[in-house]
Amino acid sequence: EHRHKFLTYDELLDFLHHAQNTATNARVQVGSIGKSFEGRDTPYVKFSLQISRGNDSEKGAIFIDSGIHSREWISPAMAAEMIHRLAFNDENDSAVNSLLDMFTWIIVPLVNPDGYAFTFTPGLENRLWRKSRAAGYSSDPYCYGVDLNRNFGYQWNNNPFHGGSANPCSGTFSGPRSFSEPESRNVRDILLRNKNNIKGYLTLHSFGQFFLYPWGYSSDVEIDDEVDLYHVASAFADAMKRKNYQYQVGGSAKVLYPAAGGSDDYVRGMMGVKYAYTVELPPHESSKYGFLLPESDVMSVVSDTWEGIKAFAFRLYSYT
Ligand code: 0X9
Ligand code: ZN
Repeated sequence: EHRHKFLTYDELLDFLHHAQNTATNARVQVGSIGKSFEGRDTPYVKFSLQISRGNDSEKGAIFIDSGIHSREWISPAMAAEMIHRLAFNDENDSAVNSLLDMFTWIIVPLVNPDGYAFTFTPGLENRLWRKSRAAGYSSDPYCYGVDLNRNFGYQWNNNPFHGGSANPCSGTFSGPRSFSEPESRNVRDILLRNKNNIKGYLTLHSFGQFFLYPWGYSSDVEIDDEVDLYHVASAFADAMKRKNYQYQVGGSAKVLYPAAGGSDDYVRGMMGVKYAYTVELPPHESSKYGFLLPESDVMSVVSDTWEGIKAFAFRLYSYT
């Protein structure tokens, strides 16, 4: 059962089709936003109410992606949890129908399927792979991959010495130019197709327990409407506090570190979506586990985090 383990790429696709075919609580549309470098399909899931009250196309959307970084396994696991909750609502939580009433939910659970599949090959070094699996950027045949969260087209490479690298062998290689990679373009294109509806954007990462807003590319630039961004983020952090998680809320470059080319900055800076966030899921930054969150913790982390997501969505609705 998906809530008790980390799913492989194939298991995730099976789960999505299962949700599409047997959803009891919502209309679930599953498709592909395009192929990865190695030719894998990149799934997306779109939710709408079974019996639509009013016109769906006039509704705002919450757009969530996960699995940009392959080793951050809790991120696609959280996406699977959200899909499960919205599609089946087997807890009979009345809030779920409000969530579907308020927003169209668009979820891309695995932006980087090649990197993710690679992390399932034996060996700790492979398990800790971060980038895509693009080949051909280096004469060194062992240097693969682009850091997809350095490849988005807003202030791309603005800050190459802080958080990004021009070296194809680096773990934070930003690519030869913005949107050089099919995986970042796939996300960009589905974002653009839904541009007029998107009210909130979340990109799920790990680890650390941070709820971050732009800007990521520089700590010297203030963001407009920071008070609003902070308050909507706080709904998540406060709900998580009630579940005994300590989340830090703040500007990404200030609270974490500066890094240009992130998806959050693109969504805010180029698409004009005011509420764009990066979530660094558990464990906490002080944990010894880091990216290797024990599988036995998945169930509690994803179900607790769902409380934060719900609180975020309700707060966002009242602000938009
Ligand atoms: O460095 C990143 O891409 C993110 N942290 S992670 O440990 N998951 O790799 C933080 C990204 C924050 N957003 C921007 N810098 N734009
Ligand atoms: Zn990440």
